Amino acid sequence: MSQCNRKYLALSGGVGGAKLAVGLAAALKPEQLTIVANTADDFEHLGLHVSPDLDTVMYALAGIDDPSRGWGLADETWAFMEAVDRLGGETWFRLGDKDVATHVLRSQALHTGIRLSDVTASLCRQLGVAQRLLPMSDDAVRTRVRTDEGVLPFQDYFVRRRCEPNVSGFEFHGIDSARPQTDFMQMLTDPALAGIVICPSNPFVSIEPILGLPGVQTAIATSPAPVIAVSPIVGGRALKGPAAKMMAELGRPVNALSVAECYQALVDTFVVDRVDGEMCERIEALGIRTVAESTVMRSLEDKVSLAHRIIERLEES
Ligand code: FO1
Repeated sequence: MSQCNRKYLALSGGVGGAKLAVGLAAALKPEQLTIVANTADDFEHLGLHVSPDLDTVMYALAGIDDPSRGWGLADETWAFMEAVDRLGGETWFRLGDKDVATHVLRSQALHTGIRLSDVTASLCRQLGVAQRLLPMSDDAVRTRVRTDEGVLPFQDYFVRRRCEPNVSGFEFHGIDSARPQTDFMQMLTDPALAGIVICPSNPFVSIEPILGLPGVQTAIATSPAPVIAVSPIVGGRALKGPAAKMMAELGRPVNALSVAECYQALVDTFVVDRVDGEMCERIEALGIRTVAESTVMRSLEDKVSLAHRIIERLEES
């Protein structure tokens, strides 16, 4: 298979996933890359359907994301939130004035029966995103977090309660009857598929909902494409978000080995950061080829060089 028509599939959620998606987009031609985003963080808020992980990737690929917040749009204003506040509406989940347009138009499309995949494709087209961005499913899957304050809808736990409650487990409502997105599943049998990349996202609430969809793990395991995963835990901590805190509260050692154990049955190669190089041997003992790379992505150059290293490692598989 010639270099240029090799296709790659990235499974993504949150900020880490969006960063690597940007790197892969720079390293590959648009038609070579499909990103599947977690949608179990989606929720109805102020009557709007919000799809955070789809929007984080879409905005990042469009180059209009706000890099410091890690969600929403750069140069955002908040007049809508101020007006909602004045009228006594909920303001714990902040919707910027430009960001609201995405949620309004997505909600309008969904209300007319248009699939989430299709409204995502049209939003991407409008924003000049050339890569294919797919929701993991067009059916509703919703994460709820089991905590010492009860079972909380994901955004209540993540935003309203700032990830403070102690986590004991997760529920993915709707996952047993949800169908993986059709093009996603088709890609897994595509002979041109040269690699599946599990991005450095939260293994519990970003990647697990995707892998937990009926048929996905089997399709990945039987796909001829090699699978590579990048650890979101570096030096015993998560670079962003609650993955490390969740891991500790679930009684798991907070390290790359615990992440590798989450993906053990699926991955051919596991990527740890150079600071965790001494962990390679312990992860290799799981039967997973383990390599150490520079995985902390601050600059575009970091994202692109990690993407190139991942593509090279996939070619070695
Ligand atoms: N995260 C926050 O911590 N506070 C917010 O007010 C917030 C608003 C928000 C609006 C749109 C959107 O797409 C994402 C938003 N996020 C916010 C991030 C969101 O909770 C996370 O991106 C995911 O759900 C976790 O990956």
